[in-house]
Amino acid sequence: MDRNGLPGARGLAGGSTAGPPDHARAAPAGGTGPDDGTRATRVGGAAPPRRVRMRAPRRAAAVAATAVLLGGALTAAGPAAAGASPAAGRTPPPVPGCSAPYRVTGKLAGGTTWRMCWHYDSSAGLVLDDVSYQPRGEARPIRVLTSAKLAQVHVPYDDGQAEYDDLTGFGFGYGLQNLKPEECPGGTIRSVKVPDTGAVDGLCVTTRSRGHAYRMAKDDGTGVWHEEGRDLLLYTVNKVSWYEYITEWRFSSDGTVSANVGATGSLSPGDYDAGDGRGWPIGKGAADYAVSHSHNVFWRLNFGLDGGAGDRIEQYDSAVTPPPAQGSPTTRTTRTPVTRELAGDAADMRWWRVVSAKGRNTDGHARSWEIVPGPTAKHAGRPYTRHDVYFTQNRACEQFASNNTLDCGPSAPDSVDGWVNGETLANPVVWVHIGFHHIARDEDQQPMPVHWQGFQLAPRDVTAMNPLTPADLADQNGAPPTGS
Ligand SMILES: [Cu+2]
Repeated sequence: MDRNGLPGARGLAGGSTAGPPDHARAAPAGGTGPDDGTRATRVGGAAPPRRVRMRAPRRAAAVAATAVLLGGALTAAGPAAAGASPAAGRTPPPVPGCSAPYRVTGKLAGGTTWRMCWHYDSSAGLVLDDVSYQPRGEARPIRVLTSAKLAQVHVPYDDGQAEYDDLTGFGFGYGLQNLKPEECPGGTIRSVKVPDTGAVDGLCVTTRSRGHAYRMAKDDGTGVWHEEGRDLLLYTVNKVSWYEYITEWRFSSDGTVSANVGATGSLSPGDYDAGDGRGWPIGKGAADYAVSHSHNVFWRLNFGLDGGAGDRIEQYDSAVTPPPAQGSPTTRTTRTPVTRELAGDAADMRWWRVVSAKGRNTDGHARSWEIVPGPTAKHAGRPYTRHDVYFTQNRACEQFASNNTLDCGPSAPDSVDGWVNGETLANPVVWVHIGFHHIARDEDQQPMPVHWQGFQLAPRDVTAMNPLTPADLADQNGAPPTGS
């Protein structure tokens, strides 16, 4: 395959490609893609030719053109990102009023209602705003998140010949896909206004079963308490070159929030060159070697618990002491308030939670949400990929974990690691980083099975009991029956 982007047979399939090297990442200077200038900024203008993604989103050219017309105000395309106008950056898009098309209310079996607004950002894609949770028996919705969204998909190739920031550098937002009704079973597909593109039937809002919510046998053998769990599910599909990213948010009847990104679509045939010296053979024999790469996904969460500011962050660590000669091991758990900005690293028996400054459940316990990371592969290649979670003081200009395209000032860092500089966390933002090292396999073609990465937010003391507790067990808070 041609690394310089000469269109291959598939590269122009469907007529949706703009023709010539449609993504100018490899151009040493003056490229037209929204990303190339950024690359030049980061690694220097004399960067060697790099792997080129073919069949790039045709939006790339349109974005660049628009940015030029608007003096770079729309997005960090072309000149602005290239450094010609370092002060040029866009301002955060306003959150539209939450009129009916932008409102989602999910009433789930078990009596839980999730409510939220959404809007669409040309870089981040789907953004959720003002997310609240109202389990059965709660008089009012409990505010959880002020906003939640993807904050970057960073894709470095193992051979060092390509490194993409898919959200702010490769047109992620412009690649929103139309969904067919059968892709959104039982739900509705919302129309999304994508800048420069127009309306896309791109947001699926539906519900989905997740199997057992709980099960408990009655002591007297007369039956079983059991309930099926149900999730409110929102997702979009954004196409970035050969890949398609499913951005999924699940809101469960038991209060759990799950954020996942699933990568599917196709491996890039332009990368079947064993450029990393190994790769993995994915065709007959040993001719086509797919270069391995990582997908480092970041999310940005602004909590605003119970509708207020001043959320607190806490870290918990448990240390296990081996047993004495006679006896059992002991485990001691310590709580460390995180009062200043922190780049946090996962460790055995370590976890973090976000604690409400004012909300308490009916047991008098502070409401909180625990961050539960999924499996991750931490990539040591960039300062921002070296940590699993970041807590930073909220700033409107700090929106993307790497290649941040907003204007934080002429000498401000453009990635989340640089924003951790000792400030007091008066209004913390949480950045979750989950990495996946993708060593291709034969089964990745064709299409590529979805591979997922993500995390959960688990309610911790948000309600006094399981929000799905059946009525005949409601008197067992702190005092389950001991007989049996
Ligand atoms: Cu991959």
